[in-house]
Amino acid sequence: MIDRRNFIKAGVAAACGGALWPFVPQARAAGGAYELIAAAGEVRIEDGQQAPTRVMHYNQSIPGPLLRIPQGRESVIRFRNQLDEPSTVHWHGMRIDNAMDGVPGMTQAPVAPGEEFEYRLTPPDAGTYWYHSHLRSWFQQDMGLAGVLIVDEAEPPRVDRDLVLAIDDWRFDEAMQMDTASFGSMHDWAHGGRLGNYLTANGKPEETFAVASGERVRLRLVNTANARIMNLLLEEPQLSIVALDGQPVAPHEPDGGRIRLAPGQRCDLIVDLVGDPGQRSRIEVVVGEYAYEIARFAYGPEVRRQQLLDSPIALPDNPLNRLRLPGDFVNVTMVMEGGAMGGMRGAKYQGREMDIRELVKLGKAWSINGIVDLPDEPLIRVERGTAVSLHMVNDNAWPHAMHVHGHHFIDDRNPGAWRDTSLLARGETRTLRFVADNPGKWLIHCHMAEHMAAGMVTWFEVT
Ligand SMILES: [Cu+2]
Repeated sequence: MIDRRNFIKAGVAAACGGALWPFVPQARAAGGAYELIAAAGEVRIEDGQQAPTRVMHYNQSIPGPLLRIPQGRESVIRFRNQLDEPSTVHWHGMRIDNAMDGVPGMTQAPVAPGEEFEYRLTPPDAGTYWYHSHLRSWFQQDMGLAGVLIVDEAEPPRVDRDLVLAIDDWRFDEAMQMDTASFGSMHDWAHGGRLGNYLTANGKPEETFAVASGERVRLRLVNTANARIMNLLLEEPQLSIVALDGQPVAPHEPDGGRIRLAPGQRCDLIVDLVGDPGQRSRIEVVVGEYAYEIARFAYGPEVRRQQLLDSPIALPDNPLNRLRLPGDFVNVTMVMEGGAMGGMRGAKYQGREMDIRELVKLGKAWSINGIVDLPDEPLIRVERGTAVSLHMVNDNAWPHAMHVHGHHFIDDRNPGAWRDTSLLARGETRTLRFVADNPGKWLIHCHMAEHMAAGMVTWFEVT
């Protein structure tokens, strides 16, 4: 399906722009607060496209404006909803006040059309995060309501450039309009989610980073797609992963230049550019047997002489890195069932046992511990400071990107990193351990937006 990208491009001369980021100056309003305005609108993904693509966007930009806020101090982001439907904003991966988490009906009322909501964020941890609609995200996020948020370190590692690469996928028709007829398709919802046929890098068909030989750059990779797992391949030989899901890790090389990002996941790299002037090196998304060049480093003629090679690349620790997991945990098991070829016969939905045919008629296909959608009672209710061990059993035929709100966890398959989203392969079992230290009601859900909408969501409460 993704080769329609080539089909579309065959008809339209694709020009590659050199701009680094769709910087939107109006994001910063008077008084230092950000303004984030959600509205329906039009954008040109490709320079030469005949009619602009109708989308939903923040501040008329796809992706939304890059928000940069400081660590440990409050930032105000005034969200104004100019859509003709309610919306909220979720700040993915941020350990912030529960009332700011942006989950409609749980942490706040939906923001009605024409209304506003002031998000006050005091992030304890620096790093690469992102934000997106959390109301009907299978529609609103897919229509374009997503952007990148950076919490700056007080003392970041020295680099020559700090680059962002937000990767998304879209399902377009031949006129480069959203394929709206297939929104809500039960086939998508019961399979791998709404996979697109067109990939974008920072809202464009390709991103070009103009660089110089000898430079050191920080590259922040963000997967903002609804459902697609991005398998990335970088041609640069001198790469180190320095953060995962925003949180510092011991610098290490990605295996063979390959990085896998599930929806919602991020990866920060430090890249020492060792190519020659005039060279190009590719960043590709590998889909099946195809590799799509989504971005590239384009070396200019100059060479950077004063190299930073001797300066350290490890990020400074966040408060999260100083958190120690105790030996005793409250244990909870989560069995995820359903989907096509999954064998789920039925589950409880809205307090009633239903068979799978009845569930599918109601747009539901997934369950956690036999329950579809949010249960009345939380999966677990614990006192603040309790250590929780979530034993996840992915008992179905599909991968899932499981996201815990308001907390980072240590995944037993990847014990060196504090993550907020964990990718479970079909049939896989993982144990996620964290300290429930943030009071409130928090979601745990699959970040394939269609899986969440079709039932794969639960919640826990910290008192
Ligand atoms: Cu899923």
